Amino acid sequence: MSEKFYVTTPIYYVNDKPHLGHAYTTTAADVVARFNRFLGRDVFFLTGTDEHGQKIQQAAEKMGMSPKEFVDRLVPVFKKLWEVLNISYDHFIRTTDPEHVKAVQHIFMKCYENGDIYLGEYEGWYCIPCETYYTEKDLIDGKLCPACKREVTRVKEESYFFRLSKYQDKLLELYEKNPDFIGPEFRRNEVINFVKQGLKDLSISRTSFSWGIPVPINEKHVIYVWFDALTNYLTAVGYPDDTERLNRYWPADLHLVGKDILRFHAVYWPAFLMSAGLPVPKRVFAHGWWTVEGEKMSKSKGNVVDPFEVVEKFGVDQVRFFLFREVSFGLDGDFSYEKLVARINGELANDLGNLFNRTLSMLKKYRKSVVPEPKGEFDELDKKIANKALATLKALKELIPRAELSKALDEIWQFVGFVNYYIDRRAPWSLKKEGKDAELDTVLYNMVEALRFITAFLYPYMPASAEKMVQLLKLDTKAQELRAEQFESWGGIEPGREVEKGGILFPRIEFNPETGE
Ligand code: ME8
Repeated sequence: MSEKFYVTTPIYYVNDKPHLGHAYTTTAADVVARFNRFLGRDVFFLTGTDEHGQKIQQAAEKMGMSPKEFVDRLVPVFKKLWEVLNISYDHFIRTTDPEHVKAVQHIFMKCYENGDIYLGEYEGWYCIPCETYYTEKDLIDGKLCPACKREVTRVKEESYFFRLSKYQDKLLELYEKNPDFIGPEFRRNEVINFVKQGLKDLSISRTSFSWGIPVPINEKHVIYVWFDALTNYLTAVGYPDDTERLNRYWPADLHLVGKDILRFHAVYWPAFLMSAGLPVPKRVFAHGWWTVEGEKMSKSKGNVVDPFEVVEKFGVDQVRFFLFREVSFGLDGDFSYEKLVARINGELANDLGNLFNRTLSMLKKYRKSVVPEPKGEFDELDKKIANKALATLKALKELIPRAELSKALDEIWQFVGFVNYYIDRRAPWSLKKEGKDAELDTVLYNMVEALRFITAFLYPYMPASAEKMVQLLKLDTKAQELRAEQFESWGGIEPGREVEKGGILFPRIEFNPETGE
């Protein structure tokens, strides 16, 4: 049986429509999933929605709806966005799914039976938008949430607590023994420092509202929305009953999250799992935030970028490419239409689009669009292009499964740049003039073969464009069926086959930042 790879996105709150920030994490997971399928792995790619909790209950009340009615109206908007963005998820989980309710109650009882859950009273502060507990000293000016800077609420109620304090040393040991558990590296250090400062037990149930999963032994309580939400990663792979499926896919290979929710995934989640006697995930990677003019994109600030609109205007692959090219994955970045257009025109239309176009044009002009046999000796540059292609693939195998998505894209772009350089240096037009026919065959062959590699490299990032590339090269396959084993050596494209005569992959965009048109 092939190796498995289980990758997840956060499950998003359905209190509002998704924005570009949500699209970011999900697209990242899609890149990872597609690349792993390309490697021949049995991929399970999970996304979904987080539907319980006080925030959703309040949003529903405002609309005069029941929470379930309210979320049922928003879920299709998320699904539509994933369709528009070409997201190849394998399963969409909703925390209101009956099997999830069962899984959450089950893991709660496991932790309870292991002595890690006790009844007490919570008195402190709570941020409803972040669904997070805070102590007095965490707050800004004694009243604002340190994360979203909105006003927090005073809570005093009976609550079940999880003995998080007991897991402090075990967590530190986990980070120590598994340096890859948290990425990027600087975030790992932040988490270690946080845990070293001491962990307090965590309130994991609420009694002052009802929209949640009941505590099985005390129906007055609903389970804390984060305890509920994190369990989705287990539910989706069969927990607790389908042990065969669970053993196959669990632990997850990669949880992709934004930096805002790293603590939940890298501290609380492994502690819950340890308590329930389950293995912890292999890696949690936190990316940064997209800001607009320096401010985090958020609905309440009214500065969100609507992903439907950007995709409609600029094209899906243009947006997918931009997200990982403009900002190093892991760091924060500022969104603007000017930057997006600059990437599209400078890199997609020029570097890449032109490369395809000039290669196909030369092939048409010199060899009637038939791939020639590489008859001439390979010179230094010919050897280099072949070696670089193979080295790029090797680098991608290292980087993409670890979520180093911008570094990987940078490797790909260096290869694109090298192929353009190769063409300029090998100058097929001069070989033609000088009548060096065998050498011209070799160079033209290497050019098309390089495009075949580029198609595979870019497929995870730009699946629809890769499909067009496959068609231009007439590869007799679908982009999604390309497999790494077809790229183990240079020379995979067979001489004698015909390719298209040309084609525009990425049209240049005229954009006036003043008018936004
Ligand atoms: O936190 N830039 O859901 P959520 C980049 N339900 N990414 C952003 C972003 C931005 N400006 N804004 C949001 C929740 N994100 C919980 C998760 S998981 C068990 C439960 C992305 O709807 C980023 O991935 O608030 C962030 O972590 C996530 O959306 C938060 O989504």
